[in-house]
Amino acid sequence: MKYGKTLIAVALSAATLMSSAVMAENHTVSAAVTSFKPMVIKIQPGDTVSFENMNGHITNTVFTEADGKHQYIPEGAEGWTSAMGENFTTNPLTVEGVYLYKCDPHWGAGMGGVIIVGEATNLQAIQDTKPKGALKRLVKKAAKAVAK
Ligand SMILES: [Cu+2]
Repeated sequence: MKYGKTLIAVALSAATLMSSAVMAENHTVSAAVTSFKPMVIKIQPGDTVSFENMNGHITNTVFTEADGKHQYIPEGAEGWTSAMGENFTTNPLTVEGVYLYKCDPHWGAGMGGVIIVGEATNLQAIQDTKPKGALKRLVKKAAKAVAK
């Protein structure tokens, strides 16, 4: 009986290790004129995202608004700001939730995107900030993807 339980525990921890180490994936988002494609992606915790075709573009989780800088990412997560034109790859995104980012030069044209890592833990918190304009559209896209 005890032996059986140990076996199950070993099998479970092996499966956990495999799912985090072996199955971590890299996802690609490509900049195209004034949009990111795909605009919304759903990934698993530990996965990374690479931004390609970034000539003339930036990916940035820091939103500068009238009342200061904001990041729409889960609590405890790390945001990013790429260099202009850099084909940027995120660190593994380990904290579950919604991550919003934008391209600064084209934010006026609504160039932004959404990464949903696992459960959208912070979606309501983002909606509660009553986003406006392009940010509001981004949040709507996020909510639609979460509802699917
Ligand atoms: Cu851009």
